[in-house]
Amino acid sequence: MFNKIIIFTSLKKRIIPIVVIIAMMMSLTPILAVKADSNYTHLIGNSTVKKPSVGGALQILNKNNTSTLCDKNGEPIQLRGMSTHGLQWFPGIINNNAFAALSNDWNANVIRLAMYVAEDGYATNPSVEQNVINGINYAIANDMYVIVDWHVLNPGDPNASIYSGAQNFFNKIASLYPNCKNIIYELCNEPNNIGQGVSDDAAGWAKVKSYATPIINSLRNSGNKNLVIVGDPFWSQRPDLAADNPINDSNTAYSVHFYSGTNPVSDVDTNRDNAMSNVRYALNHGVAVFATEWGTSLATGTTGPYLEKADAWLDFLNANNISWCNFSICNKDEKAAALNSSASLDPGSDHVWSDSELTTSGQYVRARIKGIYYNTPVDPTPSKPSAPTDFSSGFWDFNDGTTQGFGINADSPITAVTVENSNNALKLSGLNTNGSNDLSEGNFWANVRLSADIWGKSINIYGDTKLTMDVIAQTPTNVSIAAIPQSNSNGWANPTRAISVSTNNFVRQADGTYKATLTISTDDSPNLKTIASDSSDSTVINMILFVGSSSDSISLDNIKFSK
Ligand code: IDC
Repeated sequence: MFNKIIIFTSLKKRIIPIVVIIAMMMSLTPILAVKADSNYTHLIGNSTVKKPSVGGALQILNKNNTSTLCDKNGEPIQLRGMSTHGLQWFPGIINNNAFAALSNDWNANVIRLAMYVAEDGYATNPSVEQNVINGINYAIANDMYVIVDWHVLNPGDPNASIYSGAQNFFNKIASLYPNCKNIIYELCNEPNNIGQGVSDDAAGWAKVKSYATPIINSLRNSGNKNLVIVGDPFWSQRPDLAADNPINDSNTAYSVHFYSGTNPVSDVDTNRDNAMSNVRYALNHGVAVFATEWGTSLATGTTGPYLEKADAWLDFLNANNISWCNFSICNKDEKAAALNSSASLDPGSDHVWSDSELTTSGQYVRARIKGIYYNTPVDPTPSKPSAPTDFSSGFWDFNDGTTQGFGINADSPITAVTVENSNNALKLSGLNTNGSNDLSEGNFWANVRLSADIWGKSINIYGDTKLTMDVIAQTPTNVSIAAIPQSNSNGWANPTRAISVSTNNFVRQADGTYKATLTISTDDSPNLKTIASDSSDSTVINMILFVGSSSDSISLDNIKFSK
């Protein structure tokens, strides 16, 4: 009750949608088996997330009886990236460093520019249009697709007089960027039934369609072929209505919006009160769907994040090649925001927001855009109020082409081993020839000692119970490793033993190399145990590894902590 009062007073304009959504969701019975990310098969990897320089002009094609987004070659392409918050409130996000960070560090291939029209947006402050134009230029310069979002929200009917500038606005952008392959036009963020609104039914959709059709015709008549996305009733949760009465244009998709704490997943296509069910219906009835906005919070932007529910949604979207933008890349003090309220919208010339500048949601979404592993956050136990709630994702994946801080430790008895990044893994060579080949449990001290002192990143491992890493070799071999993760206040405890993988643990990879997984437990590494159970300092900032190998050269990869 208390929460609702806060929501009522702070978000007056959204009272009705919030109540409607909450009431609607309470009336549903979401039966969702929540699984860890490893149980989903479509969260890791990003091979179809192609940049515009590769994907070119976007087109919707029929693939396996489903309308899906394709690149210039007719191959499926998925766009993944971030939406800005309202540009009238957060214009600072329009800077080259931010776009470079999203494109390179996050591997995003799309950004959505949310240009509110009401709420002090374009209708009364037309200068926000310049933010959109600057944003388009930064997106092009950083090889991303860019969604130009006419952010219809309140009132909910895109035909309302406050939105009358839409036609001129889209014509202007299209004439500034004729057929620019990067640009996507989103004609109305979220039609809904507030103020002068549209109803949650076929008649409501008919109003949206009659708004969008002349704009699309005007774009096409002027020769523009860009992808267009049209929002649909009930805050863009009804693409099924669009599928029943689609716009006559081959390059138009319909949006779905969801907030993982509010919108449960569904495995049927018949439940009109469920956004995912409506997506299934739309796909089954021949139209393409694009999730131009989704959040890890409740639909209010507050509370959460609900990451396991987000996993279930993203697994569905990825499996169906549905593109998505997370709301939002901003530092507003709300759970949906990706940046901490103290972080700058400009990440600086290194083009990286550090983990400590990202919220839990931001760290999670970055991992999901990149398609890398994300460690599920640990719930603080009530008896330990100081336990960390903000879990940093991250581990040594070497995907940035560097050694991520690893080198020969100053105290190493062997210094001639070469440490370098090769094929996005940590390659060690000269091991056997330099005597780093003691494979016994106890005499790991004789082997080369590595550390990651200059990494500069940190990993919160609270509650984790093991450290795993991939060992890669040209032929099956024997490798022994002992580890000491270090935190600021838990600097050292001798390893109990080194752990080995031997020839029969190696499995042949597609590229002809062999791989084994080496697992170190809290019993093998007492410092791992100490840090993972220290609620006041569970943040790993360095790692010592003692590596022995009977092969001269091996690579390590995906050095990570887990439960
Ligand atoms: C919300 C912002 C919030 C802001 C509000 C203003 O999170 O800070 O005060 O807009 O209207 C949407 C809308 C999007 C909302 C978002 C979260 O497209 O504008 O942003 N949301 O409430 N639809 C569902 C959720």
